[in-house]
Amino acid sequence: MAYETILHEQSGGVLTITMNRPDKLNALTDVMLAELLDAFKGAGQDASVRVVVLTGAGRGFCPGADLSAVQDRIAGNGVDYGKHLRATFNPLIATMRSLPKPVIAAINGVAAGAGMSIAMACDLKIAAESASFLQAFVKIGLVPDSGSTWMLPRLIGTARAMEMFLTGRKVTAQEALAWGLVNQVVPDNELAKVASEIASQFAAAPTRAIGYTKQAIGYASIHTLEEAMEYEADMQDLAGRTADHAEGLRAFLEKRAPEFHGQ
Ligand code: T3D
Repeated sequence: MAYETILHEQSGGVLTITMNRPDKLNALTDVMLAELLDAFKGAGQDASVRVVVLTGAGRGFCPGADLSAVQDRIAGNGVDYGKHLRATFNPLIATMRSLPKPVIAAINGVAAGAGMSIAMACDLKIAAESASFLQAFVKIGLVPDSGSTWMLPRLIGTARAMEMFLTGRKVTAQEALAWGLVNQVVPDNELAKVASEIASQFAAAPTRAIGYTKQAIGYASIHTLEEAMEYEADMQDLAGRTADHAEGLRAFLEKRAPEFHGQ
C-alpha cells in the first residue's frame, strides 16, 4: 500500500511511522486511519521489524479525529459514530495493543482525543517538554473513545482520569510524567535522539519474549491472579523454546552480552 498521510521508514529493526499532516497537527482522516492500521499490521507480520516508533510531523503529535472530515461525513451520512469507531479507530488501537513487538510513542506535541488514545496504546511513551495531553471529547459534546475509558484510568487512576475526561483540561508533559501517563520527558530537540536510542535497544532485544510479555500483561489486566499465573506459565513455555532464550542462558553462563535475533 502506498501511503499518503504517513511516513514509513525502516532502518535495521526499527520502523518509524510518522503521522504526516502537520498543518492540521496530524488530525486523523479515514485515509490516515487505514494507513496506520495497514502499517501496524504489516509491522506485526514482518519479522525484520523488531520495534516501532510512532511520532508526528511538525508541532503536533495528533489532535484526534479530523473534525472537518467528521462534519462532512455526518452531513452526508447522518451520525454514524458507533459504526465508524468500530470500523476504524477500534481496530487500530486493538492492533497496536496486541502487536507482538514494542511500540514507542515519541510524543512531539499535543495529543488530544483519539490522538491521546493512540499515544496511550503505545508501550513506552517519551514526551517532548512541549507535549501536552487532553481528553478533548467533552469540549465537543462527545464521550471518550478509542480505548480512553479503559486505558486512562489504568494509567493514572480514576480520580485523575475523571478530571481529564470531565474538564478536557490540557495536561503538561511534566504533569503527565508525575501522573505516570508517560515514561520520560526530554527537551524538544532531544526527542528524536532519545527515541532512537531506546528503539535501538529494543531492536537488539528478545522480541518474541517481549511479544509474549505484552500478551500476558493484556491477559492479566482482565483476569484473576490464578488465571494470570496459568497464562504466564503458558507464555513462559513459549518463550523457553525460543533461540533467544537459549542464547540468553548461554551468554549469562559465558559471562558475555547476549546476541538476540528476535527468534
Ligand atoms: O467516528 C468518529 O470519527 C468519532 C471519533 C472521535 C475521536 C476524536 O478524536 S474526537 C476529539 C477530536 N479532537 C478535538 O476535539 C481536538 C480539537 N483540537 C483542539 O482542541 C486544538 O486544535 C488543540 C488543543 C489540539 C491544539 O490547539 P492549538 O491552539 O495548539 O492549535 P490550533 O490552532 O487549534 O490547530 C492548528 C491547526 O490544526 C488548525 O488549522 P488551521 O486553522 O490552521 O487551518 C486547526 O483547525 C487544526 N486542527 C487541530 N485539531 C484538529 C484540527 N483540524 C481538524 N481536526 C482536528 N481535530
